[in-house]
Amino acid sequence: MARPKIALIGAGQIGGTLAHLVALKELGDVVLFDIADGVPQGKALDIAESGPSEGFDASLKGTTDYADIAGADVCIVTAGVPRKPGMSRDDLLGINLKVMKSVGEGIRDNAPNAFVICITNPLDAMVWALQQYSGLPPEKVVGMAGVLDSARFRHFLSLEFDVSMKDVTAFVLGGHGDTMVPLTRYSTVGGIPLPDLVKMGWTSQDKLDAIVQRTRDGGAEIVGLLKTGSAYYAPATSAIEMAESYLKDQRRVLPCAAWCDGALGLNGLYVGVPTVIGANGIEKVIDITLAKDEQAMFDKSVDAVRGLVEACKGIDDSLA
Ligand code: A3D
Repeated sequence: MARPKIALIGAGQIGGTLAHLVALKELGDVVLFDIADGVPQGKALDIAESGPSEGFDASLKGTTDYADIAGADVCIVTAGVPRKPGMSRDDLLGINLKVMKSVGEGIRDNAPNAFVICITNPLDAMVWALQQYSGLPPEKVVGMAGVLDSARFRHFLSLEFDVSMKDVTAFVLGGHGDTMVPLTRYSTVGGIPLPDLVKMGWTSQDKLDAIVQRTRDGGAEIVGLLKTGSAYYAPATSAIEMAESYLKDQRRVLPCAAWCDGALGLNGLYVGVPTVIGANGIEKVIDITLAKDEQAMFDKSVDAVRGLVEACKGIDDSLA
């Protein structure tokens, strides 16, 4: 049986890391696409040359020609520009919307059966635009954000409680941005919800609030440190977790920006929600009931995403 074909659209920091991870994990053969001629070819060759030492079997090809992604099983999109210090994700909207148009059309024409994972920011609006431009079924086009946001939350919690990250679960909802909603009552250490841990005196509410805020600012913290771009190791790992669940029909329960039409009271919007990812793409959006304060935070986040989608329509009439 042929190995799965994984197309990485954008061969920058995240794209290169994705290619390395796909090869190391032997998830399939890689086609690395970028408009900057030489970069995808160079990275593909460099990673392929690590194969003998790592002992992986995967072919890697770099290209500037969309025809090379033909028949891809998975496309992971990072094409566009990242943030610099002082920029918000929303500042990227105009330039990255144009990129989503060319990428969406490239996928539509060459890999219409792929499961597409968008990472380009501002995430919730860009995944919406990518679905519109590609015309692929909404359950086959998703955005990566929640896996990363909850991984950051889990990491910070593991530091606070001084326990293994493996025993910490976290639940993050809403748009990928300052309005994201980390749900503490559904986040646990060893299965014990965080509010109970506060009652037990293992941490304080103030410390928990600070961790929630650090999670919301997690992307900016890295941008501030790197100064030349944004995070790429953890974002790449998060997208790989989603791709693997699709390719192996694992039916993982993962938070991601999914098309919500009916669930959580939404009608036709991409926003971060808990989902099940299997062989058909998004198999299920988990329609949870929120408490009043959570609903208020979620509504605020949804409003922010809606505002960005309207801004996209304002830039390109064909999206209206
Ligand atoms: P970077 O290293 O700049 O790579 C982007 C690549 O896209 C570059 O190699 C460009 O040449 C290429 N590119 C630009 N235009 C096109 C085009 N039209 N077609 C194909 N390729 C093109 O950025 P990065 O890899 O660090 O980040 C990529 C994106 O991910 C940015 O928009 C970031 O803001 C975003 N990002 C999202 C998250 C989330 O959690 C959602 C986290 C981190 C970064």
